[in-house]
Amino acid sequence: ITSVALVCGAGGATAQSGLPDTGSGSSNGSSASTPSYPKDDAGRSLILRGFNTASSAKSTPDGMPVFTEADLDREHAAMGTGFVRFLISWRSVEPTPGQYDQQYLDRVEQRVGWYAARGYKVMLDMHQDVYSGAITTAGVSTSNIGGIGNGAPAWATYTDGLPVPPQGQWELYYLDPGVIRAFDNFWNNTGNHPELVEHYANAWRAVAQRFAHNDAVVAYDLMNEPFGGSKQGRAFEAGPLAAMYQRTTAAIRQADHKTWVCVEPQSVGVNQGAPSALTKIDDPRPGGPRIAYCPHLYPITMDLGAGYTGIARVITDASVETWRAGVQYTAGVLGGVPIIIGEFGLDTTLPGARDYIDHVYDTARKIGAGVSYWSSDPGTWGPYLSNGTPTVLVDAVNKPYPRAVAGTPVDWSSTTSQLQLTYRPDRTVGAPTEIYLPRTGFPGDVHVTGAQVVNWDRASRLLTVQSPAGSGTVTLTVTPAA
Ligand code: IDC
Repeated sequence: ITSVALVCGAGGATAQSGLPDTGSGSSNGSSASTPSYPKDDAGRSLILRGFNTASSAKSTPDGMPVFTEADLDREHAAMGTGFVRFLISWRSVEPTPGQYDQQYLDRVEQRVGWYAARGYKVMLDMHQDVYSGAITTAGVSTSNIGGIGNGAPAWATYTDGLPVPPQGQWELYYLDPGVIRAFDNFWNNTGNHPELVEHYANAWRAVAQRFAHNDAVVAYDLMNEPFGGSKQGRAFEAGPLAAMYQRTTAAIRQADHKTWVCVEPQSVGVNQGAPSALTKIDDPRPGGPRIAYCPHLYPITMDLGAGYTGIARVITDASVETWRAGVQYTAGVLGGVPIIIGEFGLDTTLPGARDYIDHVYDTARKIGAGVSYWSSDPGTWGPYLSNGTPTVLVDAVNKPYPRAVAGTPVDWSSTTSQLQLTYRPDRTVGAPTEIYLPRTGFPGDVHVTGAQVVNWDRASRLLTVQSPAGSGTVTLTVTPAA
């Protein structure tokens, strides 16, 4: 019932935002039809596939995920991922006001190095849930790593003595008066704390100074699942949220002109399919904006544990379709920006889980969106249980896909043993198109039509190809050699 109430809350946002009914693909504006893609340094369009790593970082004293280089090797070999949404936190970046912890950033940089060594692209996600680990049911503690929330440092947590009653489900803490007040103080809805958003923007500048020249880091996700406190919907998204994004983008650009800036909508309601009222963010970088839209997808049916069968599947499909139309609409409002699904995830043991996972990746493919699955942590939501047993996720993720395209993708699709890609080559891009091909469908040599093979590396499972000179739109297919 509470979950439904959360959706209704966002329904208010829908009505206020005045967006068109986004029921069909044709009604969501012209900018929605052509996806745009983040680019790598070589100018290639990136199709990002990977995991959130990891929830465990929320509460470790050193802020690092419980995730080793061996874990990364296993993930890479089993699923061919090339992307990670790596969790960082404000409490770790700025443990005391105005002091940035360079040792913490060293540790982040070390992990980024693990990914870089394997050809991954990294998004740094300034994570928060329920504002801060300093929020406890007894009030605000000096600890930054409490059991309820995570994100903001203790010194930036002001509940003004309002209560935080215990809740059975973590999301419900968002409705506690003390938590709402902590957010109201952060956004300065109270008028008492104009300094907090300024600190937040400057903390991001400190991160950007560190990673501006790191080629593996392609994106900064400015805030995980923003929550507006007592301001919801349009009043929040077009107000303090957009203002914080604008200010933080400007701060980042003082240090970093290259990395994509990812903005999320408010999570309440929009995660479940309601339209966002987020407004355009200006990017002062020279050479055109590098803003991306990075929403999350959590249909209420899946969160309630209904699985993906019968009527729950019908309802879920409808939510995903509404969500898809809303996401494309907002990406258009933001300026026809690339889309990266920062989070989707579920208990993989639910009935129909595999079909749902396939459906989301298929939806992402059609709208040209990157995906980071929530999450790589061991357990029933992840690719591996705590004892190392793979879940259905491993096979679902391990599919052929183009990772980097030397031009603009028009359409692509794949089965276990076939990949087809149509794209408009960009002749100014010298680097080849790069395609991941799992061992299951491609045990030996490959057969390519429509392009020349540059290299087929059976160890890394990466095929690189070059399109013929002078061609317009190119369609290439890859199958196993007979
Ligand atoms: C969840 C973790 C859970 C933890 C909770 C609060 O899986 O162990 O107790 O956070 O820290 C999100 C959030 C993401 C959530 C995830 C799954 O961004 O932090 O992780 N989720 O609940 N939004 C919707 C779902």
